[in-house]
Amino acid sequence: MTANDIPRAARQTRVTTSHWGAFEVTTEGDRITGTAPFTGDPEPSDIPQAVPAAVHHSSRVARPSIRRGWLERRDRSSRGHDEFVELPWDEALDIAAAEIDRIRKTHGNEAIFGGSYGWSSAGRFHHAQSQVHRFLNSIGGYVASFGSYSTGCAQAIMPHVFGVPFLRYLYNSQDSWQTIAENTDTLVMFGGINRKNAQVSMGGITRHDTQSWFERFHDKGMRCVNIGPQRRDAPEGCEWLPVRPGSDAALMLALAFVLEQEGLTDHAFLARYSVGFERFRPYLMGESDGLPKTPEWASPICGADPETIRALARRMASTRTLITVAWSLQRAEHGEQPYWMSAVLAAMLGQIGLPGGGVGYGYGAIGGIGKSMKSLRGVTLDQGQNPVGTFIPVARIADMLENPGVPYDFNGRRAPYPDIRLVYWAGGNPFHHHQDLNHLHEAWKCPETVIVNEPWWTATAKRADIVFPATTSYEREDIGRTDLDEYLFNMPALIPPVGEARDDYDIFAGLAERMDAGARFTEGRSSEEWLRHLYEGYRASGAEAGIEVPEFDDLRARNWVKLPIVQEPPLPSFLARFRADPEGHALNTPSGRIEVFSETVDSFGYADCPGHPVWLPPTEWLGTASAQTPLHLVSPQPGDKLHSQLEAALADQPDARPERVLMHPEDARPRGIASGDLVMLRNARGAVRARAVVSDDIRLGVVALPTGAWYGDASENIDPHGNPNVLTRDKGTSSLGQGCSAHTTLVEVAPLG
Ligand SMILES: Nc1nc2c(c(=O)[nH]1)N[C@H]1C(S)=C(S)[C@@H](COP(=O)(O)OP(=O)(O)OC[C@H]3O[C@@H](n4cnc5c(=O)[nH]c(N)nc54)[C@H](O)[C@@H]3O)O[C@H]1N2
Ligand SMILES: Nc1nc2c(c(=O)[nH]1)N[C@H]1C(S)=C(S)[C@@H](COP(=O)(O)OP(=O)(O)OC[C@H]3O[C@@H](n4cnc5c(=O)[nH]c(N)nc54)[C@H](O)[C@@H]3O)O[C@H]1N2
Ligand SMILES: [Mo]
Repeated sequence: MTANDIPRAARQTRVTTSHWGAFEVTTEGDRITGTAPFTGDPEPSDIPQAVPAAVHHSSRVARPSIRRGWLERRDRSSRGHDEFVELPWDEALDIAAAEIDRIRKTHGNEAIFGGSYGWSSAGRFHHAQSQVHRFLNSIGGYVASFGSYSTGCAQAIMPHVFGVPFLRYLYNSQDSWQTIAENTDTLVMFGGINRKNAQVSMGGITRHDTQSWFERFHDKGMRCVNIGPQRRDAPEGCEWLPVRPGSDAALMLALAFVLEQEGLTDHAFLARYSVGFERFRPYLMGESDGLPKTPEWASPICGADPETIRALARRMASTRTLITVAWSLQRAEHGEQPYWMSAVLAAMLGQIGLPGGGVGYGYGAIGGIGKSMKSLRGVTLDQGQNPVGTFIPVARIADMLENPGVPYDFNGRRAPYPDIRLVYWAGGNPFHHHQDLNHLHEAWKCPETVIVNEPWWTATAKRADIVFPATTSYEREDIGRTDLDEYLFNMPALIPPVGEARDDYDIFAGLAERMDAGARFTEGRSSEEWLRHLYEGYRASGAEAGIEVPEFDDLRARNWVKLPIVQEPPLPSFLARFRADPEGHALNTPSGRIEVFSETVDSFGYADCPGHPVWLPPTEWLGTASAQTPLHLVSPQPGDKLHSQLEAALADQPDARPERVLMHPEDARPRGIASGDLVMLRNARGAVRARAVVSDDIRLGVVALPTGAWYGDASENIDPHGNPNVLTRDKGTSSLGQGCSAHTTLVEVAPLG
């Protein structure tokens, strides 16, 4: 008997995995009744505690639902304000398939947007994005999206600098925690290294251990400096240099200036391993623009004292220094600049490729960065070929919907936005994640039809025309594994589907069948046959690598196994190989070296992203603060959950909503605000309610409101939940990256009586 065959009435406990790691789930009959930490996890996350209440929450979508205004009159303007009609599955699938067919036959597949960004759930087969993309490919293709909200800007700029796809740099090419612990003397963390963020990783992270690494760093006397607006962005025991958001490029330039002025630049390194320093130097020293980038120049911009900047630069030059950069820095206007400049600063220090030296990106942003693992071929559903070549940078969704045919720039290419008539979203929540939501609410009225697969009535589901209820990962069997984790899971179907929910696979199979693409989509396999098929491919790649992976039924019986794939000792980074042999391991840049100046970027002719890193003041930052909007809003990831997931249950907890906003005592006092008070954050784009937490853990002039709350209704003058994206700015980072620039936002905060 396998775990899946045990009679359901009994109380039982099994392990599953999720983006926030493995945990035990207790079920009684058809209900999830409790969760507990996984025994192998030294620092388990609290996030799963909300799972039982969320899975059985009244906000689950019970049955296929179609919006009345769309059903009766194809009305678009009432999207988000309308009621829904529940229909039987067959009828709803017939209507959706006929509509998709109509759009593709009338306007072509170029009129279907299937970018469908979002994290959905862990589990390799029932991965909503893979499923929606495979389905749309099976019926002729769709307009896709490039990059992520996480790192979209870095994904565009960093290949010009280091010549590798940014995600490859992140995943298997950086120094491991162990290498850092053994070699680094000074850890300079722009945006910190955040334990709360390392709780999660795409597809799962089983052993949470960031805290224990920092304990080792502190024990050996490593100096760890957190540079950014919030003290708590780094663990206890780190120094804090509070700086203004959006100013990091200026601070990095000043550090570089000190190196150059004091003869601390490693010119031998620059000459052998980089190109273009001579084109950058005149700007750094002020010869080209009359503005030497001295600490005195940077100090009023970033808020750090000139002597502190000088002392830090000297320390960085005289000790083994690793610069780390949080992803948040590039989620801002001109986010390309601190990213590129961090690489130039590290190159000037000459430590790139030395163990524990150079520059790293996203340590702590997600758990698993900094692990050194043997990589096996994944358990990955083939998405098929997309005959439509059109894509947009992921965060340009509202611009695309509103501006069909209008050309825009992206990374050296100029192309018109496609004319989208149908949007299909599965596994993401744009009405949580996108910027300037009141504006997105308007742009969302442009397409003729919006179809969403969702387990819950999120703000996005409420703004769809057709909503298909999707199962959660607790209601279907799957395989859990990722490149950054040594654990492999059978994720059992713990309970039957809630309401009439169906797996995304079955929803798409039903649509594909109605559109004569059934065989292409399913290849004749049931879900279980797919699981076995994908798993066999994985086992075979294990065997090739000499790693024994249990048989499918054996894994089912065991629930999880730990694979011997951790690299010990850790592998050297790709930059270490480049340093050892710069010709044999030349970088994939035009010069084969690190590009301090990029002819390619320069040739694009973008004023907002020239050929070498520069300081460009953002449109909204403390340097442009006004009486109406005097405070800088940062909107980090929430510590108590993953994005907007499980929000249904979390929002029910006493005093949980509105979301909490952190502000400095000297910003709170003159406004008559005390901890616990209800406040309103507002700017020209909107207003949200929040609850104040007053603390000197945040820099004066900055407020922090995490993401993750659901979004209310654009017709309400003030969003009741506290979603910061009501306030954030929806502009690309630059013509080059076109990433999301959420952190470039000014607001005012006022008490709410
Ligand atoms: N202001 C501001 N905004 C930001 C950010 C920021 O820093 N500041 N960060 C950005 C970043 S980096 C990200 S990654 C995004 C995150 O934004 P999203 O990834 O969109 O957020 P999630 O809440 O994870 O959305 C996943 C959705 O999928 C649904 N789901 C879960 N499992 C399934 C399934 O099996 N099938 C289907 N059909 N649906 C499922 C969930 O219920 C949820 O609604 O937010 C971005 N927005
Ligand atoms: N618990 C939890 N963990 C998560 C997620 C989640 O939803 N919940 N989401 C995951 C995802 S999708 C992603 S992409 C990563 C994101 O990882 P990051 O982008 O690294 O994380 P954030 O929390 O957005 O930002 C980290 C900190 O950067 C600081 N910051 C903001 N602007 C600036 C600036 O201009 N300069 C400097 N120096 N600092 C600045 C803020 O104080 C903020 O707290 O997190 C992942 N981890
Ligand atoms: Mo992200």
